[in-house]
Amino acid sequence: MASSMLSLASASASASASASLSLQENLKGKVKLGSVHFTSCLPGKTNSIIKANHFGRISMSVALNASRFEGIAMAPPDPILGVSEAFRADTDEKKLNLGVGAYRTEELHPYVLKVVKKAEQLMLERGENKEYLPIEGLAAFNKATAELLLGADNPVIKESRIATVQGLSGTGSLRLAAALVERYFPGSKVLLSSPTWGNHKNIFNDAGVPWSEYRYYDPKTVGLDFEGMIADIKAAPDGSFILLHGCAHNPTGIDPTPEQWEKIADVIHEKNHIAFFDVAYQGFASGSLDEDASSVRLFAARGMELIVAQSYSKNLGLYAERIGAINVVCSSAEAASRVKSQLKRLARPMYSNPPVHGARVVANVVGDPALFGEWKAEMEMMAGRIKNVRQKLYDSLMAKDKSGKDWSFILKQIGMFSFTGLNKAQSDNMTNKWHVYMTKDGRISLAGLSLAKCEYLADAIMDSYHNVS
Ligand code: KET
Repeated sequence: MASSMLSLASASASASASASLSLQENLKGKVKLGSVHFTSCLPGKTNSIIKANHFGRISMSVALNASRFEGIAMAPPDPILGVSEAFRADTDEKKLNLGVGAYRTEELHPYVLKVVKKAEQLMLERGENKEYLPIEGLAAFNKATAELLLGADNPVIKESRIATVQGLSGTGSLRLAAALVERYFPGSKVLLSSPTWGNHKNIFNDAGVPWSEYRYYDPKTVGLDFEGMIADIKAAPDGSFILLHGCAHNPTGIDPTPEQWEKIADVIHEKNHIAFFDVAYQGFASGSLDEDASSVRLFAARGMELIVAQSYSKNLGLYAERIGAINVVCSSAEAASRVKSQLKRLARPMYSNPPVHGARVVANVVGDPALFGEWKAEMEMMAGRIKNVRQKLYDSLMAKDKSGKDWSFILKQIGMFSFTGLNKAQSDNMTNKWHVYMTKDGRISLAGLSLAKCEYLADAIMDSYHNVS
């Protein structure tokens, strides 16, 4: 197949270059063009090759009766990013995009952090080159990202027990770690929370890593099913990987308490499992980078080996720069350096080496005390705005809804999202009737909501909740 497609490409190129070719010759199965000898790309379909002579120049086009790609079915739209596509197509002025977790200003515009613009200005002035990065990424970034995660004084860093490789944001980092699991722990299972970020399942499916779920969300209490979670982690085969959201669990917005984290660490340790953290919202849950890394640090302080994927999409607003990292905390420096060498080996044929721009932004912001301070202030501002709309949405619902329904779960959830409890039909009503775009699991991104739109959203939620079953 590959070689026949290649011959088609050469045929087109050579045909336009060769003005002496006759139509008769071209209709034969085998055609000689200049010095290039090739076979028709569609065996038995030679009549589909048509040559036309326009204004003395010869061009060749291929009319296909049946596509060689006929067997490829249409893929469904992505449950999260597909929502943004549908939103763009809606012309109603009341429309609201609460689908993707992306921070917007009160005016609902995308936001580039001021500190990012400053770092970019510095980078422009320095006029740095665009040579390939090493496979593991920018050294200054890798240092900064590990320190941000664990704290610069962490013994794990001091003892060089961490393998850090720059990744293609959170998703690419998770995918690289999944490839490591598949290669070096064949047959090992990853346990995912139920529910979890939709793309987790795709990532492990594509990497060929088997997964199952542990109980997490309890619809009755609209809270954490802690007993169920612990029981399922205990029941998993020894040496499984337990995927945990470092903070601001997506989609539920429900995190374990510090005491519960301790118990989770106990069970993971007992069962010889490996904790696999996804940290996509550091700083966005509480507004504090340190506080939001406390779950990971608790595990590291116990001397446990860990995998941690990081993303700078949300906390630095670098969504499109694709900057993140994969960290593997090991029990020895030797193990860490071997793991790192294998991560590089996996990365090289996948994407060779990562992009530099976002890595430089992060390294400049985290590495400069003044910029770092400015970043923290901006992050607090973003987290604060989300808390304000959370409160206003709750107030609006409580003021409007006389049914006695308790909406206080909205205030208990943290991070960018609220898990409304609306089912698929109710979520469809939100979109079809109210032009409120959200994921079908009932998740809304509060980062895409403004104070001015809270009343409207409350009306939409109440109508969907009470009038659609
Ligand atoms: N982990 C989690 C938990 C997560 O919510 C996201 C993104 C990522 C990783 C990956 O982000 P990246 O941009 O690759 O660094 N979540 C939002 C966007 C998306 O679905 O891609 C979202 O849930 O809306």
